[in-house]
Amino acid sequence: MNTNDTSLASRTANDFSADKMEFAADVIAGLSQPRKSLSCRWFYDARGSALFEDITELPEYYPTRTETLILRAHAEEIAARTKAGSLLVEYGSGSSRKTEILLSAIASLAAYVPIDVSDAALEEARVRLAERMPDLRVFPVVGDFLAEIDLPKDLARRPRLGFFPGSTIGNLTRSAAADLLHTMGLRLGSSSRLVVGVDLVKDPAVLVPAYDDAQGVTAAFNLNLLTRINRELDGDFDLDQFRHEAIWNAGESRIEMHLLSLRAQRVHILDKTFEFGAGEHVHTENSHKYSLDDFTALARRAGYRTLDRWVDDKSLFSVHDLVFDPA
Ligand code: AVJ
Repeated sequence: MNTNDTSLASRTANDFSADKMEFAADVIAGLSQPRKSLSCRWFYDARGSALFEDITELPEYYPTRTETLILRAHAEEIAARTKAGSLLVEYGSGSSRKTEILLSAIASLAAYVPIDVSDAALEEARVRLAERMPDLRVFPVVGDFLAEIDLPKDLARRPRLGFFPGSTIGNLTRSAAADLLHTMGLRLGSSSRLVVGVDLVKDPAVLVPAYDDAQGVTAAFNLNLLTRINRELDGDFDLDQFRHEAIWNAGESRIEMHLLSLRAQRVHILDKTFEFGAGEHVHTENSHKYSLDDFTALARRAGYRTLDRWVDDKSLFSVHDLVFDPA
């Protein structure tokens, strides 16, 4: 029996154009502000997802390999706290590679629900998991973190284990992160668990190269956003006239990625014209970095108790095992 159900096949053409409308509205709004910005959620078209996978293998990009080590070291503890017959719900699942550590450690999962904005990444992960774990039921959901999860009756009431790895939570400001975690808790249900990967504050000499690597993969990832706008929104960005930048904003405790306009220029997107000054920045991503206690306090504010938290031996990255227990 093929138990790898998919909800992707049932998406209609209308869903895609709604998504494109949202992309268009978001890009136009972001570029119309006095301080231009673009949302990092649009990085992940097929090429962007593939470039992100390349980033995870760069020598400078420590988060993915470090989190993988932490998860391997503590998978048994995570599994031991997981109720039999649980659903594993993953937010921003991408390639689902790290998830295989949990999927193999937790013997009695009812199903796996990967949620991601990239349908290409979800489909690739679904195919790989169907081969490697043929008995696992997989229900991919295309959408952002708060997308509706539509499940068969026998699964809808299962206990849920949320998994939010990769320090994707770092894309949000602190208050937005607390709000999102709280909403996730309400969706997952009281006394649900959430395992979250969180990148830690460290020397900017380590942080900055992780977002500005020698091979230029992160630069290509950032600039691909302009390529996507050119293709999907009929834009005419000249990619040679923008440069990738990664800066450490100490006050906000975050890495910021920007695209720098190298000269005064005019860009057309759909029926609109945008002016860029020489040296003007377009802010494309925030990646907030936490201390352990900082994040534990944030999780508490969002309604979670910390059952456990783990770091690697160099304290580069952390994984937090939380339970939703709002007052
Ligand atoms: C996927 C959001 C966790 O912030 O480290 C990697 C994205 N951007 N290099 C991160 C990213 C540039 C990544 N997250």
